[in-house]
Amino acid sequence: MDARYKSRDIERRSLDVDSLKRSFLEWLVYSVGKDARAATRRDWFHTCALAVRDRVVDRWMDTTRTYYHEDAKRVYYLSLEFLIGRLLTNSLSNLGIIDECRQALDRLGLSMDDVVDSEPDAALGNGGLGRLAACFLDSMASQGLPGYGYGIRYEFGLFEQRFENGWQIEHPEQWLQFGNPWEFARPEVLYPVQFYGRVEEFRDSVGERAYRWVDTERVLAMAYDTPVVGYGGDTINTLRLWSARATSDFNFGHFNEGAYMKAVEQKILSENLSRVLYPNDATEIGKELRFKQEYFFTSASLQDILRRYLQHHTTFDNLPSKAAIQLNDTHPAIGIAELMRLLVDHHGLRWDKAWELTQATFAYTNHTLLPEALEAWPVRMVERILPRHMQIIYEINAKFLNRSKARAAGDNTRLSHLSLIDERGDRRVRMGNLAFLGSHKINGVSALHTELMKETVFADLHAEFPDRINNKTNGITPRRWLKQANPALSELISTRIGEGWISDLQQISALKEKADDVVFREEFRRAKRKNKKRLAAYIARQTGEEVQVDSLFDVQVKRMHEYKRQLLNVLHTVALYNEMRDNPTVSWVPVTKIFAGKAAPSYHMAKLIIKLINDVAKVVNHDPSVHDNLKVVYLPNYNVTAAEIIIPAADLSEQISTAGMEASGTGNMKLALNGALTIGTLDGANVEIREHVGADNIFIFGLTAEEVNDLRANGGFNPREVIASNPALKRALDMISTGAFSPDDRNRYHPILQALTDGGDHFLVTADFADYCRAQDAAMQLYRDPEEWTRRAILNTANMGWFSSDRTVNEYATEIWDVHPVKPTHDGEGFR
Ligand code: 475
Repeated sequence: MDARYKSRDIERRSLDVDSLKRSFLEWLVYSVGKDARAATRRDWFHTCALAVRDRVVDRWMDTTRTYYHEDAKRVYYLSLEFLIGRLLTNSLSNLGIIDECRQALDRLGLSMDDVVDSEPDAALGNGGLGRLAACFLDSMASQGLPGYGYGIRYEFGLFEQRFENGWQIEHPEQWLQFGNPWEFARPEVLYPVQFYGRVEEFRDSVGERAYRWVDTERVLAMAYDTPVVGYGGDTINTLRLWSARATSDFNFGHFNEGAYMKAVEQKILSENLSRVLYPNDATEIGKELRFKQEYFFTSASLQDILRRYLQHHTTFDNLPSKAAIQLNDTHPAIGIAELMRLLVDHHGLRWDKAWELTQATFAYTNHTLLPEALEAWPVRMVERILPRHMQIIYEINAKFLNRSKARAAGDNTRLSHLSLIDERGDRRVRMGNLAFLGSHKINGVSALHTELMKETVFADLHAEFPDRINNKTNGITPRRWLKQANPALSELISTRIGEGWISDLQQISALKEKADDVVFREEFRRAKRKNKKRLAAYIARQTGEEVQVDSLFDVQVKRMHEYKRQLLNVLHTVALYNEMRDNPTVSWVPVTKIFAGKAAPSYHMAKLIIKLINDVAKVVNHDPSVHDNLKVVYLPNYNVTAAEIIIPAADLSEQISTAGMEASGTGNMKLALNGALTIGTLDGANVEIREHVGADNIFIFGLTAEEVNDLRANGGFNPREVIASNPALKRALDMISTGAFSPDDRNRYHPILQALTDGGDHFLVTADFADYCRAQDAAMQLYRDPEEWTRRAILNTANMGWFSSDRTVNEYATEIWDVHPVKPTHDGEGFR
């Protein structure tokens, strides 16, 4: 090797300030093609990202090569969504070179914050499910687990939310517009994915019945790889996202000129497959393109997984001991039929053997019990788009129903619940049942949610397979959600207890004793105040509203959904506004109500609630009679980047879903870890958060899941009576219904009033209102006592260690995947 190349190679991997600075200049000129005087902030971001990427690539190859040489068991996390956000600070932080990078930029006269802020936020997901996948990637890499993410490289991520007149307006999110410096295109990693066509039956070489899927339309899946930097930079895993490419397999002989142009148009259209992320969170849209997206990425991923497996093996016997495939919800559940097809039709396995391998390889995570979110594709559509898969699903179903206990007992109702086909109305394939049957383990995402799974959607399947359902309570990565998002608090923690908490969050419990240390409390408050100032500046920039840094920052940030009950919060806001106006001489605790979150574009009720919050904000924020004691802000375009600013600044965390409806929640964990006190119902992981932080350090209110269930079952709830008996609630609703907040359109909010009264108040907003106000009062009273508030805030941070996604991923690794950490061997020599 030429010595000059070798020294450049070493330079490219060096982590000191001078080498970084030299790399920046080199990348700027030779790759971005600008000189320092002409470079924009975005140019500097690309420069910086490319230089950082250099420091990752060798270790990435080392990691991949080690997995290969050791033929390590890999886990494949199949997810239609990866909500990763920005990667620059994440990569620098996990490599341990934030300060070096800051200094190198500084020497070039650049502000690191400006460079960081020039990175687009990769929003390839809607909310909880997608962000969980991103946290899991970080945790797998940080613990040296051989984990791969597989998904879609959407050209357009989740829409950008803007407000016009207080209404949500969606704009396309063009995150790839200026290129993506983190990804590596792999034009040679290309798999065909088929659609439509028909199935031919034939006799194989030994005279057995066999099937061929023919006359299909083909699309190619092309890979893009993004390195996933583990904490410490030792393990670098891979996120492989698929992009649709047209095939070039024309049969020119068949075309006259017109047919040719039509065929080319068809080819171009096939690339729409990976164009856009569906903006629905916890609701099924039932669109054909969505189903095709699901099959597209699942099929490509499975082909890739089998290819990798076959590098070391000549039979499929060891597939389950070399590959674990986790289905992130049912979106990739068609993979069960696809793996059967690949094994049986392409590789000639016997059905029973293929089924045994399939079940032993797949596991499935359920993320919601909402009936409107459970995927059920019309049989007619599946038959048309994937005819061979439909046959396979029928076959799985027939074999299963024939053997089930229900059949033996002649119980037809139970049989109909167990079936993969919902026979009511137009016939549909129940993807949840398919995922359940084709997996060896099924898990829920909090203790409560897992129990409810057993009692509701999967009750009959659970009775049939009582060992399959298990719980894996969600977690969050402490790297992004404490170390990176909250440098003020992280540094304080590290000076007191060392840095061990970053990779072993349980160590943060050492802070417990500091809750009684008056000096530490003062410092903890100072960190919070710094974060609140940062948020106040952000609010001013985004909304023009000035908020008091010393007010109680009461934060509800999450997707807009009726079950999450932002409406309950805004009703309390109106009631508080009225109280403040009625009692102007009382010394009120100043409160800033902070909302953020997107509504699905077609979810009219959710969008109307956004408008209501903005309308309330307009009135409250300009009413001099509340003396700035109450401010309401709705921050636009909530995403990972906004969350990183908002969450560290929160005092109070709103987790107020109707009990039994939020599967887990993960924002609840992020806020508590950053020292916010929770006001919440006993729903999802709130139940476990209470167990960990202690009942004295959380404000619990409202009906329990069991009470909600009983109330609905007995039909024993009349919202009109509840409203009539609560003057504060009645007054708030009257104001809304008579146009106090919408003088320009007094009827605007009738749909909301309607839902709360004649509609039966399905989400029990009125039923929980009084107890919610009681809990809010308790929080405001406590806030008057900064020492006691801070003590409890510290205890929240100190007791959240268990909610690290490292713990969650380890539970998956030992109890479901049977995968183990692999230490990459770095030979650290020359080019490879
Ligand atoms: C739960 N998304 C949270 C989080 O487990 C939970 C569904 C269909 C189509 C598109 N998106 C979805 C979800 O169901 C979802 O995000 N569920 C959420 O998963 C992680 O913490 O409670 O609502």
